[in-house]
Amino acid sequence: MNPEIKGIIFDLDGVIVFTDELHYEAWKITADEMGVYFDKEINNLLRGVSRMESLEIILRNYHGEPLSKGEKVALAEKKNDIYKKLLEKMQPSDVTDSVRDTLNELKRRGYHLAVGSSSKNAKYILERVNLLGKFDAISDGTNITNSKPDPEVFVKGAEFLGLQPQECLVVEDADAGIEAALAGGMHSAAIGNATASRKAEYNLATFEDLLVILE
Ligand code: B16
Ligand code: MG
Repeated sequence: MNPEIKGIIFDLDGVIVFTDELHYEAWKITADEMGVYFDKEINNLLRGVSRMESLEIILRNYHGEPLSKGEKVALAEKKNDIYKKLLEKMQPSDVTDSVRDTLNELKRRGYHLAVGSSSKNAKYILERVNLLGKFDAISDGTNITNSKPDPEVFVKGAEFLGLQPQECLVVEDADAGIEAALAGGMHSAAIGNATASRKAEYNLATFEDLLVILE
C-alpha cells in the first residue's frame, strides 16, 4: 500500500478491454489491399501507439511509390472506418468480471479513477461496454498532441482528476505506456505484455492484483 496514491489512470486497450484483435483485423484488411506485409508480431508494435504512427510502422514494409500526407490520412481513415464497424459488436460482456469487480472495489475504497488512452475511440468503446460512468475522467487521443512514451496523456489524466502526478498510479500493457508514466513522475503497474521488461514499479499477474498492491 502506498498512502500517496489517490488516483488510478488505466490504459484502455490491453488493460480494460482487448481491442488489439480488432485493430489487427482492420489494419490487416488495409495492408492486404495495399499489398503490404502485416502480421500479429507487427501488430504488437502498435500497442499504445497513435493511429498515424501505427500506419508509419506498417508502411516500413511498403515498397511502392512514395505516399503523400493526404494518401496516408486516407489510409488511416479507411482503417478507422473498418475498426469502428468492428467496435459496433462490442458489448458489456467483453469486460471481464475481474475488471468490473476490481473497479467497483477501488471506487468503494475511495480511489479516483481515470482512463489514459491513445485512442480517439476511447469514449465510444467505454460506452459500448457500459463503463463510461465508472471513470471520473477520460484523457484520450482527442486531447493530446504527443503520444506515449510522451507522458502527456497521463499528465492530462492527473490534471482532470485534480491530482498531482505522484498521487497517481498508471496501469499499462505497453512498454511505451510504462515509459510515459515514469517520464510523468507517476507510479506504474504493468500488466500483460509490459511485464516482461520489468520497467514498472509493480507487475500485475492479474487485474485484481491491484487490490493487493492498493490494500
Ligand atoms: P485509435 P491504448 C491504443 O489504445 C491502441 O493500443 C493502439 O493500437 C491504437 O493505435 C491507439 O490506441 C489509437 O487508437 O485509432 O482508436 O485512435 O492502448 O492507448 O488504450
Ligand atoms: Mg494499451
